[in-house]
Amino acid sequence: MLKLIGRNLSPYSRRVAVAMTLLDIPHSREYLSVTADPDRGLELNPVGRVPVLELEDGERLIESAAILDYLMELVGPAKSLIPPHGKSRRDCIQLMAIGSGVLDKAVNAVYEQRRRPAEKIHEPWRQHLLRQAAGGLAALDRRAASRPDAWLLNDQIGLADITAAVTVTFLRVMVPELVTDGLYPALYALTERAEALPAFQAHPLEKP
Ligand SMILES: N[C@@H](CCC(=O)N[C@@H](CS)C(=O)NCC(=O)O)C(=O)O
Repeated sequence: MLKLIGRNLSPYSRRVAVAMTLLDIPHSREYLSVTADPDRGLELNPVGRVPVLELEDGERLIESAAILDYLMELVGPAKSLIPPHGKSRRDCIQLMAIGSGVLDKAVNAVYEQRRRPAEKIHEPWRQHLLRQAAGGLAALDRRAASRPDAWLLNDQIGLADITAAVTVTFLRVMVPELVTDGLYPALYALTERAEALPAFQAHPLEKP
């Protein structure tokens, strides 16, 4: 059986977990925190991060986008959560890149604040990271606003929506200053619809 390694507080891991559940892909789970156990992280992934997907023969895949690419190939074009070609495929990949870019910036802003001694936190750098994350959130909100009551690409939830929703939910817990009330209404509405689905509810965030 496939094994997904990484806890749900990792939004990159959570987006893979939600996609696997949505697609009914049987898998087991190891809720690893690489902060708590960096040695295990390095044992599984040369760069010590989650998620990691372990295949049945022991091969390990790293990088959530690469893992999702593998899973979409596994389920085939009829069930895939990414359009097969053309503009809608490009749009999907670009929207996912915006979502994961927001996460990269926001996670770095969290590390700037939490991993450094207080006197070494460089607030201008943290603000720069937050501005970049906000730029991505605004772009996702514009896209969501252009398609009210629908998903970002078509009538079916897909990887772009999953990425956007796990991003907002992660930020609400870890960087609430980025997602204050009323700032991105269309994106929040999309997140609410996604988080109400059983595939999302099956993977709630752990406490930080
Ligand atoms: N681009 C990677 C990012 C993965 C990532 O940064 N994961 C975090 C958890 S949210 C991690 O393992 N951080 C530990 C570290 O970088 O030291 C992906 O999409 O899989």
